Amino acid sequence: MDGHLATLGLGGNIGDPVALMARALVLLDARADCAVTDVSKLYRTPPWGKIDQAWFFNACAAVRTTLSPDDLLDACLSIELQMKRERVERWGPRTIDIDVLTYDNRAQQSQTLEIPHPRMTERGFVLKPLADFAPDLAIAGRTVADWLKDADVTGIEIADTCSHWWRNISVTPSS
Ligand code: PH2
Ligand code: MG
Ligand code: MG
Repeated sequence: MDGHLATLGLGGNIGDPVALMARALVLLDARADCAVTDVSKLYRTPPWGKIDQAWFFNACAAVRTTLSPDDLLDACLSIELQMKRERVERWGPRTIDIDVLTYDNRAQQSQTLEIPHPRMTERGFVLKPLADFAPDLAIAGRTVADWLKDADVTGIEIADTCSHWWRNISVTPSS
């Protein structure tokens, strides 16, 4: 597929976030207008921002897509809704969160979507997985690998070294 290259951050810390993240990637990949081209290893990460909550699972993915940035965000949000995402408070516990991190090398600041994701360069739980497949991707003038050198990655653990972890979990695109 022609189109644009976007990167996504996925995470969750309630219920079975790994199954939901896997299903989200399967659902995105099943769309005619999106192809998942890379997925990071799966990580266990200490909660960032609001620390009195359970550890998260986090991963990143690259998607080739013909959707606009806003339509890609809508696709991600509708998958979150389909999974009955529950979000109690900002930065608080959630079943699944899918963030659009980058879209080509576009910069956009609208009410609905800011790309690159405004906090991605300070978040180890985003940079570490992203560096698995996109260490040379430039974000605000520095590469992901460079940002990662300065990021706090304390406590971050690899939960699954295989980048196919999301295909190995049995989920069906139809549900
Ligand atoms: N998401 C947040 C807030 N804090 N911490 C970790 N470790 N992983 C996340 O995905 C995360 C977070 C808000 O989106
Ligand atoms: Mg988020
Ligand atoms: Mg989000």
